Amino acid sequence: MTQREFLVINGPNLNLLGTREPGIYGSTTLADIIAGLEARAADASPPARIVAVQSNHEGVLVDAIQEHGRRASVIIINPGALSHYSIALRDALTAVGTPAIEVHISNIHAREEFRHHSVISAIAHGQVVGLGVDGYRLALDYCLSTFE
Ligand code: CA2
Repeated sequence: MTQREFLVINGPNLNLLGTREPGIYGSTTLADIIAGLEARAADASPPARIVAVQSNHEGVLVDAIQEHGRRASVIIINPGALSHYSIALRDALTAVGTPAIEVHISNIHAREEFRHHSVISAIAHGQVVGLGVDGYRLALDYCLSTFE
């Protein structure tokens, strides 16, 4: 039997995690977050393989969703600022049809008004919002117990 695969997508500027604005985004780097998810997924029963993609470019993320999304059991996605306006990202997620869990490190509802609306939310299976970088692990634990 082939191992289940989870696609983890991070959008623009999330490569800066742990280097700036620790008051909002914490002091953990994206590399640390991904390494933590990989270790947890590998230890799970049954295990899962993490395919992680970060890009500052909308089209690269659309390509990654098209390339890996259909094979994945679930997509854990923090679209970054693209959450608020990228119909292309939303259409890519809809097209592959794989359930998506939307993660936001900060509480977007408690920030500027332009962050309150996500165009991804309505097509997401669920969301984790405002729980810091722990949101990625919480999303993963849900996925490990929910998606084959
Ligand atoms: O809270 C989140 O996870 C966001 O998706 C983060 C995006 C923001 O545009 C969304 O409204 C909410 C921004 C990511 C920027 O990440 C940085 C990390 C460290 C330093 C600077 C930016």
